[in-house]
Amino acid sequence: MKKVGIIMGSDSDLPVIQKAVDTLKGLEIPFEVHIYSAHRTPVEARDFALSARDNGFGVLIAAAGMAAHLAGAIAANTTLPVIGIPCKGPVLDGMDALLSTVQMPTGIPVATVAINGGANAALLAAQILAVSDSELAGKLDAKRVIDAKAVLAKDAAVMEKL
Ligand code: RP5
Repeated sequence: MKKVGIIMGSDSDLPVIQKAVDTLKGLEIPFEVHIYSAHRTPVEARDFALSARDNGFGVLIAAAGMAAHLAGAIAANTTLPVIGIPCKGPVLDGMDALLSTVQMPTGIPVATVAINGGANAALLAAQILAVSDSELAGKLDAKRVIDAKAVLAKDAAVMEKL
């Protein structure tokens, strides 16, 4: 199976990335995690993106906060699908990162998930890989059923309680 590459702009983004990691582990999808910054280590970020396809990656996730250019900078240097996670920063509630990540110019797409949406980034990465992997598609279908059952159990519990 192709790997998922996860890049974060700073170790302060780790709580968001942890949700992605947990989700990928649950689906038994191989991944690598790196800290590369579009601003602080632009050469390493570029080199990672340029070599990602040859290094066995099928999809990349890039998480950054504030002036969040990481996902766009990664996408500029690969035609692998890139999923951007805008991370909530100390000011502006993550709107800064959301707009910096989502407002890409035509030609260089970034599939942007919700602010701090680590789990959905991993699920979207899994769904991309599952296009050509029926076993993984089956795991995603099964997860949907389990997740729906959990909601219905909460429905029953709230009816019982109230
Ligand atoms: C961004 O700046 C990082 O992705 C992080 O979300 C934010 C703050 O980074 P630190 O100052 O915590 O390293 O580049």
